[in-house]
Amino acid sequence: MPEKPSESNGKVHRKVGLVYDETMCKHDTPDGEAHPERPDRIRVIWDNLQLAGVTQRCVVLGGTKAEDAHLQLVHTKDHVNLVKSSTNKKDYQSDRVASLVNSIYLNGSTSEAAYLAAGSVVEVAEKVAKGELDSGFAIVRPPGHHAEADEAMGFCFFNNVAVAASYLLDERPDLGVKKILVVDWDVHHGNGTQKMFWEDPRVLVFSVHRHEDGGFYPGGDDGSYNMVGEGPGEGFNINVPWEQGRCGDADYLAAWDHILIPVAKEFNPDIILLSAGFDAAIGDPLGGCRVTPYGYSVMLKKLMEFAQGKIVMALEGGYNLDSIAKSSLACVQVLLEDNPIQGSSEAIPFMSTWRVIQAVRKRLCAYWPSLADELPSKLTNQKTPTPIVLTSNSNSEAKDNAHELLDQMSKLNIENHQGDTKVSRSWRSDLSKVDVWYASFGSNMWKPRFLCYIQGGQVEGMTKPCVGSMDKSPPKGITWGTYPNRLFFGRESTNVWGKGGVAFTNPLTNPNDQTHMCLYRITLEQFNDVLFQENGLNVDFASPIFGLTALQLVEKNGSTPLEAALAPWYGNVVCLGREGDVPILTMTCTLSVIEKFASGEVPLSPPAKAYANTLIRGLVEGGIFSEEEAEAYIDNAASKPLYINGASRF
Ligand code: X5A
Ligand code: ZN
Repeated sequence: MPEKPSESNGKVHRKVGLVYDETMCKHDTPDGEAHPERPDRIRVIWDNLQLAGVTQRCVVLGGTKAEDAHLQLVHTKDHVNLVKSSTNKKDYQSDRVASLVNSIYLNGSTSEAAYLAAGSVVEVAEKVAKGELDSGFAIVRPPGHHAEADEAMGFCFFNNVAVAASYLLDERPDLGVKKILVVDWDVHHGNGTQKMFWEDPRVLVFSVHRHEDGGFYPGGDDGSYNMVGEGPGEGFNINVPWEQGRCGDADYLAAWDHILIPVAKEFNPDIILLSAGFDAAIGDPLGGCRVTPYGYSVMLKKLMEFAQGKIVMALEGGYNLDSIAKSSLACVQVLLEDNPIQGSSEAIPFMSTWRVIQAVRKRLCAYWPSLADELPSKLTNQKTPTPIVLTSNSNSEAKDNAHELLDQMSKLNIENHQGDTKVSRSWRSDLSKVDVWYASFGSNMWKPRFLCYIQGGQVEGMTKPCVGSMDKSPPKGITWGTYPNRLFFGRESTNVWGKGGVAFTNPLTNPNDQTHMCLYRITLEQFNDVLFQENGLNVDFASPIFGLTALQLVEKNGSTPLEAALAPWYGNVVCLGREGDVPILTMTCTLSVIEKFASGEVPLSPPAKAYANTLIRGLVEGGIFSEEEAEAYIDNAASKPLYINGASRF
């Protein structure tokens, strides 16, 4: 019988196991050369979990060594003996030919670490299957999913997850585990796991990976979507092979929503083993993809709906220390059913993603009927928005961006991402019941221009039309206000106005500053559609960028960075106060971008004529200023330097 969830602070928590054993850090390159699969990988994950205070809320286990008999459920005796006796690369090489030395290094501790990695995953899997733990995370190295029956490769020696799966099925019938779902979200194809369960219908192996038609490691055809298993295992192997790098949350979640989740419903696993590599993470030096901690947390959360949440995570790859630490924490928080992480999916999938998803569904629908339906063309025809990039293309800046992004992402919370259009209608109906004042200080001060965001269309000066909101009803009220924030202009160009700076306001207030703003009373649904359009995104989103939780946060904190990957530009919603019961919200850049403007790292830039004229028109037609006054106001804002000293922080 599973134990009751433990309780602390009156809150019911799930029992989550964590394995960490410093001994696994001893596996290292023989001569100390740098290698991405390095000891610090598991250290930083562990340290970050401790720092966040989650380890004391988990059941912490030391490593356990695997038994030879269990390793031999999936590996040959020769392979087990070879790893066992290997003490250095030479031994290893002299025993086996060069083909074995396939992205592998060894030292005197490799064998011990490999035994611990496999044994620890077995240990957690057993405890979860028994119900002693609800779920667990084995923070192990060396990784496992490339290791084949008779071959170490891709930094892997024993296939940790495969050993655990076979152990449950073959050695522990008493635990009642009959069907196992293996989910492999490491950026590389789980070739070893695929081969080990190729003909086994008890183990459904799902791997999503960068493939590039066999050009990406481990390469060849193995990772193709045509590899569906054979014999009784036919249909029980699913590959989602990305055609390119750069895939992010939107692409992975699309694979979840349209392949993995429907199949998991049909398969109905007794337990899930997760080959949790974090090398598809943003910033990873090997993966080249861009999954955020938020993305990982949503993927995991969606898996929690199956097998009563019995999930065993085993670390595979992941080579950016910062990314793997943050992603791991986000996942453990999901396992703990902690404070919901907030966020929303920022982008839409690549066209190639839909191509791959459709190919996979077609190839596998004979085995999984829920994959047979046509995907709505509404989804697959979405155009990927032009990426919003900071002015400089230098690498260091790109890295900074990723950094900032990670920081913001890890603060966000889950709730908002919903998978399909059915739910998408429901966020719209919820948010259509809430009113906000949208305070504009830029071109939206001119009413006809703002109405383009609501009703669609294009007015003088704009280089292209807007689609408008899904709810085209006009604002319920219009008023003006003056706020102690600094108006300034920056950024080199925009896709609506062309070259020249656009308006921002400093979220930090200063009594000497004044920004005049036109307030439109609209629904929160419409506010989201304004945000989508302001940031160059498609309005047909499955989830809001700024939902009810975000509204609460912004009212409490004064400002809140939005889901970051979205936009460094208008990625910050600021609450300026209330008008009656209704919060006044504006959108501007985040504080870190403000700091860059203030330091000169990102240049200020005066507005182009057409854009400035639109603002002036707004101010004049709104009755705020005469034409001359309005011009002077804009000129002043465009020419003064930006200081942040003496400002008060929201
Ligand atoms: C576990 C893992 C990657 C191997 C890459 C070899 N292996 N170039 O991420
Ligand atoms: Zn990998």
